[in-house]
Amino acid sequence: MNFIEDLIQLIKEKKSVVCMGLDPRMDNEGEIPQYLIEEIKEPNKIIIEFNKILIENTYELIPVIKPQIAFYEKYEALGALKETIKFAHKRGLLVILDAKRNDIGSTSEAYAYSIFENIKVDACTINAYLGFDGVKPFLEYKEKGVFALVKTSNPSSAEFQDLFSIRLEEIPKNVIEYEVEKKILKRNYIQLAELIHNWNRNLAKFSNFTNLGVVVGATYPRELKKVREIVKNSFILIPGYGAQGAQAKDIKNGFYKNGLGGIVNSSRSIIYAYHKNRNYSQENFGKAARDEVIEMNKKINREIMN
Ligand code: OMP
Repeated sequence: MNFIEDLIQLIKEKKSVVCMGLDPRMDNEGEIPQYLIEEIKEPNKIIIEFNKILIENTYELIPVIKPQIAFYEKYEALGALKETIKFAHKRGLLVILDAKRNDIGSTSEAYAYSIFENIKVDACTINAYLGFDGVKPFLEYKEKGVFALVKTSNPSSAEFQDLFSIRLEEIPKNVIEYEVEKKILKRNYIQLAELIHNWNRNLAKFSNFTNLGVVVGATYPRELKKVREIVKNSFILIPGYGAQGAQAKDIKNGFYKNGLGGIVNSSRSIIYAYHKNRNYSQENFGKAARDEVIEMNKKINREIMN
């Protein structure tokens, strides 16, 4: 396998760029249908059943899923995570583990081993803030995909990611404040996108894309456009559709004219679709998710195929 090659092939086969986020919620958060919680009782088993029904209902319509590890850790359900991954693979889906990992190089090596060798996913999300030595251990797994956060979807992402930074060789290392005059400044997320584009130069390309992608929130369409122009050889993972307020028109900027270049994640608005719509009973949550994916595919393809 090669992640990006397989992803592109599945996108073309299924005519879908939708990524279903599998973020199981319980405990009065009122999300996983109550009948499953009452019948099964044990969190690991509840989550496996919930995820399998969702996958069974959607696997023909999408190329990829993205479980966020925080929810599996919360319910001590790492067994359910592994079983979900195996089941998704049997159904021909790719799996991105949303883990947002990063650390110094030697610790990143352990993170990368755990994600790719033990948990056995096809790709993961990382935080590239520590710089290249923290990213490199993930890239050593040449066949696997890696998505580095660039501009996140949350309201506070501007606090640091939108600040301006400057690289001035003449500033001594121990200076922590410096008056800048007439220098060209770039926002931090732009600097990071440029760094990633440079890292990409040394990586193998398939249909012009490497296995190193980026993450940009659908909630920031203008920023998405700028990042698309910079990271020419990266796929963009675009979360924020649905529950966070972004719509199909907001993701258009993440794609090239041939409809490639991005995948759009939605978690809550797909997997808990039965909640929003009274036409579905809780037992029908799988069908509700399927219908939501069909709708999402239609709306997104209309935008990106123009
Ligand atoms: P929903 O808001 O329910 O669709 O979930 C969005 C998913 O995408 C969650 O698992 C988030 O952790 C993840 N996510 C973001 O929402 N924003 C980001 O900027 C990055 C991610 C991510 O890396 O996937």
